[in-house]
Amino acid sequence: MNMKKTAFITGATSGIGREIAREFAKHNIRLILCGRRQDRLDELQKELSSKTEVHTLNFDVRDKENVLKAVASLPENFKKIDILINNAGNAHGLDPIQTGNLDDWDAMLDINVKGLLYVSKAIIPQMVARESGHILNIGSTAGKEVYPNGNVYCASKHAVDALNQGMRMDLHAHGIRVGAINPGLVETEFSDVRFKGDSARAEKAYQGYQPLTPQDVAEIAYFVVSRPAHVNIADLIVMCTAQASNTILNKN
Ligand code: NDP
Ligand code: 8X3
Repeated sequence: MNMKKTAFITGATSGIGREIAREFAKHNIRLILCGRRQDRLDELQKELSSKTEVHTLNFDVRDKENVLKAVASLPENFKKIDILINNAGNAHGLDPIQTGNLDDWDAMLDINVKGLLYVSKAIIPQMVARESGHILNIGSTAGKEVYPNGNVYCASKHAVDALNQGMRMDLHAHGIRVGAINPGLVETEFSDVRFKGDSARAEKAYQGYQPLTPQDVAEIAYFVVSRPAHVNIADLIVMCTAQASNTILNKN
């Protein structure tokens, strides 16, 4: 019997998702890498193909038809998904609620919340049918504690926290593990996206202290998914040592 597991990773073109892909490849987990930037997907596929089988899927998590189509299009040897990493997401803007941008609000709720739901909806039925599977949601400390100007991003991550709990309640009876990793500040392209390419502002977000690296989070993700089937790490917060709460470090 083939015991090799297959992981479906959203947001694998950058940051935390890309490092989870690299970490899983080291451990011979078959990979389905998702994102919108095909060149990045191709590069990562090339990099990891000597370690494991890799398939790429290019879709926007906001497009529910395409999410379903992409999952349905998987070749036979990638169809059985053991591990779903719900990671795709970003912050857009850091403005007080009174001057917040409606397009930013839509982006955060559509990607971080509805996108996560669409991908989960496409994959959960096969896990229920098999009575096994593992869903790991990448939440945030922003889903545990709100910070000034974080309003809608924090709301989207609080929604991920609620969905993590709700999914676990509904799915544990089907032998499916559901858990979350909630990181604090991790140096990725996150702040470039949040500040819309203002790289000076983005860099400032990680200056004067040592933030987490995506690799730190990826190692924890592998630890979580490599526990025996009766062990479910339900909810985990990880911060860099310099950070003790969401309000301490200035986010510019
Ligand atoms: P990055 O910006 O480095 O990566 C974000 C990933 O999400 C990219 O691969 C991007 O791929 C993908 N993505 C964004 N929008 C979409 C979309 N509409 N459809 C499909 N994929 C999309 O950020 P991080 O690695 O930091 O973020 C990953 C997760 O970690 C997010 O959920 C974030 O909220 C969370 N997080 C980050 C923290 C941090 O400090 N960095 C801390 C706590 C949580 P592409 O653009 O190719 O589509
Ligand atoms: C990303 C970390 O603190 O910038 O979720 O919101 S934070």
